[in-house]
Amino acid sequence: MQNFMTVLQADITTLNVDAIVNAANRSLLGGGGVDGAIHRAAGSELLAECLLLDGCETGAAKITGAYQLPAKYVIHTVGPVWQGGQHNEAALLAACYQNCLQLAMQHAVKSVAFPGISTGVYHFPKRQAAEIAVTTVNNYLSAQQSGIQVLFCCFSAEDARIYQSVLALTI
Ligand code: AR6
Repeated sequence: MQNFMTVLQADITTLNVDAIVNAANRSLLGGGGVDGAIHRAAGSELLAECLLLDGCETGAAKITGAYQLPAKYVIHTVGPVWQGGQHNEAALLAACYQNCLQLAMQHAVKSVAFPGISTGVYHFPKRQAAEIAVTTVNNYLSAQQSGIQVLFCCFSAEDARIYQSVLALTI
């Protein structure tokens, strides 16, 4: 059942998939971390398209072209800033994954790579974030039977180990 989810350690900007997800901020106008890497690798046309989008709410997602990237689309989502766990952070993070997958389906995307949304400068605890990511993707794709392949793209070996162990417990 879980064969539509894979973990890999990579720079998400190098992946030859239909869509990569960007862990953006509400301005959608770039930043550091994976957001900065995606904008640098995609080129200035990405920022030009993002300027037309009027930002994005936390938990929501918007899609653009991917320009110089190998992917076809970038799906931008805004994860919650971790504030101790009592500020709806878990539900908002789950909404990010759901809304990204919904956009992917609407655009006939067959493969999508996610970074660990909110687990960098937004400080969401990594293990809990991985559990939410795997559970939400598993539930969504099982219900939709969309045939989408999901890659959890981890920047570090430690992050990949966390995802592998969460996936092993989910199977
Ligand atoms: N490929 C894959 N994963 C990466 C890459 C990469 N090239 N670079 C970083 N990561 P973060 P957030 C991982 O901080 O916590 C930005 O400034 C990183 O190891 O990029 O959602 C935005 O503009 C971590 O696991 O995003 C926002 O202001 C994960 O990506 C804010 O940061 C997310 O880390 C969003 O914070």
